[in-house]
Amino acid sequence: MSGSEMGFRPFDPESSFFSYPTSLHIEELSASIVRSHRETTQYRPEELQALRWKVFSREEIHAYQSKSVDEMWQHCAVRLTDAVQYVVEFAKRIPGFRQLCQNDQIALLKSGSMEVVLVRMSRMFNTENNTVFFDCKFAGTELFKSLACGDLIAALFDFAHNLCALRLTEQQIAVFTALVLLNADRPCLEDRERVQRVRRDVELALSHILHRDNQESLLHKLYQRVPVLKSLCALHIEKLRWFRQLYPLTVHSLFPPLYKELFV
Ligand code: MHQ
Repeated sequence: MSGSEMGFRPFDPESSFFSYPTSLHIEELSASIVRSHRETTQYRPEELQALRWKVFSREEIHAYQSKSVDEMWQHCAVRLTDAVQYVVEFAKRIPGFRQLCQNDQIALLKSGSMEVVLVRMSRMFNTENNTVFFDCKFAGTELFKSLACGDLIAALFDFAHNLCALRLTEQQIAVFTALVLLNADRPCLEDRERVQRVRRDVELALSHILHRDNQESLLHKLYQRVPVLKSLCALHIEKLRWFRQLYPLTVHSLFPPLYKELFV
């Protein structure tokens, strides 16, 4: 079965690469992914821009720092799960994704949704003061002190800072995050070839928009971030194991079910 049921022609390099239908298809695919991204982000860029001056006061930061480790973990787990839910919605709107078997959709989301959350976090980042939009205001690393995983937080901020410095457009972020999800090397996939076929078209879409934007050099820089994403997710899982050993009941009874399903 192919994805043509929904106007999704698999790309065939042997046929007509530069022919009108194929480039139209890639054009449409890019537009569709960009629309899906726009419809599934918690904040629009202009909203974030307008909120840039909103930073936490010393008192507010102190209140977060005074939370207990388990309280702050639970709080962040809820925030993270909210963000993941938007990513799930994004995935479902990527042309071709819903045509994958349910097992493979879940496998891709299990291993990729956190990576997409972290790429999306760079949209919420202000490089001028190294803060991220969290709980409706901009927060520096010190706000997360009570999580007791400073190395993870520093690495996450570092990643967001570096990605933010590339000054990606919303279109570029949209197609890059689709590509992060459609990774045919993920564990537990039943039909890797089919994931690979969907991915190939999204790769063409990314090349297409970078060419159109005259920013082809970004392609290499974006691919360079992929292993970093992977290591950040591994570090998150490592910290979670540590936390779960200390507070098994918090994880068991207070963490969101989706968070547990994805990470525990
Ligand atoms: C928001 C933007 C945003 C900002 C900060 C999982 C856990 C309990 C602990 C992000 C490890 C810490 C958080 C910073 C970690 C995973 C925390 C620290 C969406 C949510 C998001 C991306 C937060 C998600 C959770 C993060 C990454 O709009």
